[in-house]
Amino acid sequence: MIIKRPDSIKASEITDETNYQNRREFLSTVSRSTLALAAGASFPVLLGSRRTDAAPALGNIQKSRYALDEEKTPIEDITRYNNFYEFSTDKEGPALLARKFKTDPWTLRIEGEVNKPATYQLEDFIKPYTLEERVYRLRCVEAWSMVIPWVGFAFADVLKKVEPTSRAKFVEFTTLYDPRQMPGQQRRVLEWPYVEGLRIDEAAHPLTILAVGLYGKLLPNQNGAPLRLVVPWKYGFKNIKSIVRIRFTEKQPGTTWNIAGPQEYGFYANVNPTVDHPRWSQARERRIGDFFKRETLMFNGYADEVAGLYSGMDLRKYY
Ligand SMILES: Nc1nc2c(c(=O)[nH]1)N[C@H]1C(S)=C(S)[C@@H](COP(=O)(O)O)O[C@H]1N2
Ligand SMILES: [Mo]
Repeated sequence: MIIKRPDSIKASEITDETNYQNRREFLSTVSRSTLALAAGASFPVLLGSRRTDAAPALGNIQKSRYALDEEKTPIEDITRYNNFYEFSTDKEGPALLARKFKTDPWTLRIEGEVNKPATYQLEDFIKPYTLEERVYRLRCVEAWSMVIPWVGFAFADVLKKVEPTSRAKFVEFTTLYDPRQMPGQQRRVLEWPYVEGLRIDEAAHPLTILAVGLYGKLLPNQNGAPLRLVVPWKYGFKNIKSIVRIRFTEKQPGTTWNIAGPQEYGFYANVNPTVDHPRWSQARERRIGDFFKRETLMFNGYADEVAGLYSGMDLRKYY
């Protein structure tokens, strides 16, 4: 089976579609604004609540002991340069095309090898957990990186609540499938819905979080609202966005990029400067905003915390 990978899509194809969508988006924004004006609506309504600078602030955020002491990437870059193929395969697309994405109400299913399977409304799922700000690096497999002040909670706390059974060896995460809202899903650039997975001990590691916000505010849609995974020692694609299902399994689940290109993207996907992507080196990265590249750190700089999870494993084989 030949899967059409993003790099085999003609640039013109993508650009044309994006321009088309952007124009539609622009037109509908104009008409909504005009309507709002006519109705005498206030300025914030006019701007629209999904604008990143107008996102609702989150309360009760604790400072995490995992805060990095590194310069943060500006919010404009974090919210305008995204990989979110459900909306667009180009990086500027998601910010525009996800503006009307509906994240409220949102239903999350917890199922599989777990004592307390349940279907949650998002607020009820989040309520029991302590929100923390955790400044983590995100390192994309395409060799750019950012430092992002995520707001989220430890996945380990979720595990305590839902009680995986002794047969649960892996956790599978699934993104929403809704091609009407997510125009990228109307094309087979990847197999939809996007799925990701972790070994249960990786999921239980205190650095693994579910994020609901960044920079103290609710997650912008293009960053994976309303709920996304952040595993800071792995390549960006593991950090699955807009999650609707978390399933506990005995067998290793399939993962989207591994299915699309098993030679290029493994299940583990730990940031590793010594193991190259077949088509490019992974030794260096460009921090967004920097001119010069820097050396990529083993496990994205989190080796002290996580190397133990992989002791005895050949990381060339388990890439
Ligand atoms: N559902 C879904 N999740 C996804 C992706 C995607 O295309 N779809 N892209 C991944 C990739 S490749 C990266 S680098 C990060 C980017 O996250 P950010 O836009 O918040 O920086 O999201 C990851 N999660
Ligand atoms: Mo990525």
